[in-house]
Amino acid sequence: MNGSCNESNGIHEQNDDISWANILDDLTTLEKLPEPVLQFVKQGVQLCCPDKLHLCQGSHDEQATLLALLETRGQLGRLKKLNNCWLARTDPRDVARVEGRTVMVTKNRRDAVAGGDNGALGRWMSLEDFERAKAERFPGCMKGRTMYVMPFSMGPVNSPLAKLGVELTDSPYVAVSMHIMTRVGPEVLQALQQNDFVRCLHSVGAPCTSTDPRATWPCDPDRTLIAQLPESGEIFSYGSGYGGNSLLGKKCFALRIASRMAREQGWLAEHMLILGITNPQGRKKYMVAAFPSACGKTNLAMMTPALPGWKVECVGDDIAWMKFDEQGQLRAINPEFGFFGVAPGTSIKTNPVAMKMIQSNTIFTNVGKTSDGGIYWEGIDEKLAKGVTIRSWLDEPWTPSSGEPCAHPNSRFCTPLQQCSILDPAWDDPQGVPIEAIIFGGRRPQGVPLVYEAFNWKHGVFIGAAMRSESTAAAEFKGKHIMHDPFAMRPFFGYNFGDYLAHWLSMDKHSHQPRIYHVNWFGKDADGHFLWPGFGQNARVLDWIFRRVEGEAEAIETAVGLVPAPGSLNMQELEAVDEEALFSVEKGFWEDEARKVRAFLEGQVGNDLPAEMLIQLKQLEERVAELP
Ligand code: SAT
Ligand code: MN
Repeated sequence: MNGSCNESNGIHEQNDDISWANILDDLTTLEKLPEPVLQFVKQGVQLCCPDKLHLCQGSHDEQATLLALLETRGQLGRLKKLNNCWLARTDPRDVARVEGRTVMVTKNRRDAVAGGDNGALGRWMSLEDFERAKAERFPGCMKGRTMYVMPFSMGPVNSPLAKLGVELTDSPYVAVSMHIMTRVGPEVLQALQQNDFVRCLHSVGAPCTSTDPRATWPCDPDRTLIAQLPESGEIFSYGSGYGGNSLLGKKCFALRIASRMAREQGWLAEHMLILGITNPQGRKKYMVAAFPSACGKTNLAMMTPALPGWKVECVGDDIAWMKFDEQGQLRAINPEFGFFGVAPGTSIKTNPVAMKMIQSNTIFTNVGKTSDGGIYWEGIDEKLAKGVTIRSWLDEPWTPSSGEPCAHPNSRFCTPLQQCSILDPAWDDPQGVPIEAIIFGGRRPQGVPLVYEAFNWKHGVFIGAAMRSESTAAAEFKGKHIMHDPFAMRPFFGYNFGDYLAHWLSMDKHSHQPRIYHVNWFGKDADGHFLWPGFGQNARVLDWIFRRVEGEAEAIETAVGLVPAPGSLNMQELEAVDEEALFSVEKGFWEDEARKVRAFLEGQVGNDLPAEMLIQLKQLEERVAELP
């Protein structure tokens, strides 16, 4: 054969032609591919040398076949108690995003990372170093495996706000997950005839010659590399099969590559949920909210309001693509097609909508399993039938006294959007939904009020820039410490954060500018108890924001922003909460906070920081200095 990857030729003496008949069962598949996609597939095959090629067309049958294949190989187990639900257990070294191995590859470092040589907000790799790293990893990496070709759309196909991608992956687990998380199907192939696409190449990376029968989750943790090349619209991911490392439509494309596209094209790609909220009078507003990973975006996006007469509907739980339209109205789409939500802590009490939607067609990863074929995790709050036992995510017998968690703290459910019972009627609207409020937030045990409103857009941008939050299990960090996480985008910026701030500031000119808020559901008292009940009770905060946007609710000025005037937050029928503690703006705390924000902005953004941010910081420091 003249294929490039046969042993005798070796991978370095590649011929241009591929012997398609050797790797493809149905040659008519090739005719379905638009020429640029075919070229991309060809390059991928020549580089990675898969044994087989499979074009994914997004059908139900195809998904069923892939799931059955994964079951046969022991890579997925069926959860008999649920309907078409599956459990994957990963290699314990491959359980979260690896920020330390995620890089932006650009010609100039400054285009990717702010703050000059000291800047640590993002990681940069030169094109030369990347070429070397690629050559050390990808050649021949798919030998013995099948390469799946996944053409996908982020956003409703043909929406002016949507973008296309093609992922080549050697992981059938990634293929079935991408089926859920993105739009895949003939209409995507059709759209690819006329439109460019982001080129995504993914390999789990481990040599598949492994004879270890336990190697059901191949990966190469020591050499993992997730590289984004925004200048050419390419993503290369090697060595991990998990979540944002491998489902390349999500963080790599929809945030890192897209945020850079958005800057060039005048829109925003943000780490935000999108929800619609209707008041008892039937008036509806849409809001977006940016919280770091694993801080409750999914719970807020699907909230069951504790306030009578209110209704929340979900557009998305993780990513928003937004653009001001010609009327000066910010409009948002959810580029995704599924939920990849954190499992632990999800229960009938905390998120009944999610608990219902994950009873079918869901892929669980690294949760515990009950002996009757159900799921289990910390905080699931479910009684087990008599005699039922549990195995942990590590497939070991588990009881509450085991001392180890039953589910990995970053274990996930992957579920189609359309299974959400409160999916918003406009979830698929190609024009997007009109956004009236932008909410920032994080996990702040101390010092940060329940809610405050920005004085104006510029101050709102500053609030986003100054965000800090306790670290979570979504990335590799150990222990809980408060990290700077501006706009909840720290791991996801696709370009220089100083330019990102300038881009946000440049949006201060539209007729229907959304108002900007900061919330903190996670304040604790001296004994470590939460000050606020959270979950459905957060509707009280959304109600206040709703009425503020309508110009109704009263607010009072504090050093950090506008907080609810006494009596303006609906506290009816809420068990006693310590309102004073919830809204205290304490001088010592905020002096320290402002100091940390200054050190961060000066140290990490430096000369790239827009002057307006220093003005806002100075004003905050002055207001704090005046506190008693
Ligand atoms: O990046 S993941 O998709 O694994 C989850 C997250 O960090 O939000
Ligand atoms: Mn996220």
